[in-house]
Amino acid sequence: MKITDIKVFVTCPGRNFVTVKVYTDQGLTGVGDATLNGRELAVASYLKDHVVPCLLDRDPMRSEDIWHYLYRGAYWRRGPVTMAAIAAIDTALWDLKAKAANMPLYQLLGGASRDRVLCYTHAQGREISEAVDAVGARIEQGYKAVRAQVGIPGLPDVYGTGSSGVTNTAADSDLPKEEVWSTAKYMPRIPALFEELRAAHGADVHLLHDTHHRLTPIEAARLAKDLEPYRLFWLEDTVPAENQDGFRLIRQHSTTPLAVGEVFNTIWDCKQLIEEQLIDFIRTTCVHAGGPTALRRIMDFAGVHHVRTACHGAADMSPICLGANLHLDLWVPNFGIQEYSGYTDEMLSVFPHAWTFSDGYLHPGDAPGHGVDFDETLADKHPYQRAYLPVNRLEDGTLWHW
Ligand code: GCO
Ligand code: MG
Repeated sequence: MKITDIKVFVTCPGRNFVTVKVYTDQGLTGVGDATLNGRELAVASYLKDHVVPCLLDRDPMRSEDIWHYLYRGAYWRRGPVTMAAIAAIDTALWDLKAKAANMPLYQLLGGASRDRVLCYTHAQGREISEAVDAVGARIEQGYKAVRAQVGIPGLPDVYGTGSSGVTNTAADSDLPKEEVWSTAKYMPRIPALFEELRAAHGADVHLLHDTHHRLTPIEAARLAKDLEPYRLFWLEDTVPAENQDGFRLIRQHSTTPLAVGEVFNTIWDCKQLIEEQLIDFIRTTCVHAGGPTALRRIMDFAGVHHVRTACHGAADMSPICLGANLHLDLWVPNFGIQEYSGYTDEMLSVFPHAWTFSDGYLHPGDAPGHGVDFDETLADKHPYQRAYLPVNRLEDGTLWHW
């Protein structure tokens, strides 16, 4: 079998997605997600201008060789753009391989280790009462695990705390929104939120929270300790993790489980965090961590260190990434949880999919491949719209983490 063409599509059915489609001389095709929120065109160009010419006429079954050709052969290794491009090609080749074997992808990985995939979704509100109601609505929809975020008094809108629904849609302005942050105002708010959530919804529902990298290690240790009475499923992205040592301080002070890794793109971003068991869940996902070839290696490395998987699955990864994640989730022995913040019908119309949701669990389906397709005609109706994630400043104007 030979690769005869590779097309790169940028479409915006409510938010931007980058999709790769690989065509072969035997009529089989495979699709991969190359979406990098706010830098989509960089990945599209990396693929179109630099990767595609090198892959034509190659054997698509040699996905391992192609992965190393794109990683080692690029010389300039790692990074979000490079690894999203490699991920998209890799995901498409695994899709193709599974279709050629007439199997769902999870069977090629080693078969199902469970019957269904526990997932969590988002709920938020500007006021604690709104967030409590939003979590209740998610529980009504059958979710067993919910991430709760809330607005901070004295601060204008904080990312991810507006009204519930699909987050990460294309921004209405085409330049990054500037947000304001105060850790001092944030810190007392979150224990108050989870006290209300536990009082309203009891102990059984898994509750999660995401700090989006905004704390220092000692602040994160304080928050994790303050949240212990509410037994969170996890506290996510407390501090930027370039300095993996920082998590040692948090670990020393609290038993609140820690999750990190949605922005990681190779094992090197999390090797110390995993082997020193400084975290409990690794959030690397297909589209940003190099595709199934690389992600299953990170997952297995985590597995020997008591770390469980928790693939990132916000709406800024396309349904192709979610679909591929679900096959890894069904197979991986040390599975933790899958994020599923949901998509609009408009988004899903461009990406016909085999996965199903029922009673708080997902299943990838048994269609050959990863079970997600791409409707080029519909995609063409939604041209790219430049959009960015916000930037974050402290009240004194300091450009801060997020
Ligand atoms: C998550 C993420 C989202 C991010 C988004 C950034 O855990 O789902 O942190 O909340 O904002 O994925 O592109
Ligand atoms: Mg997150």
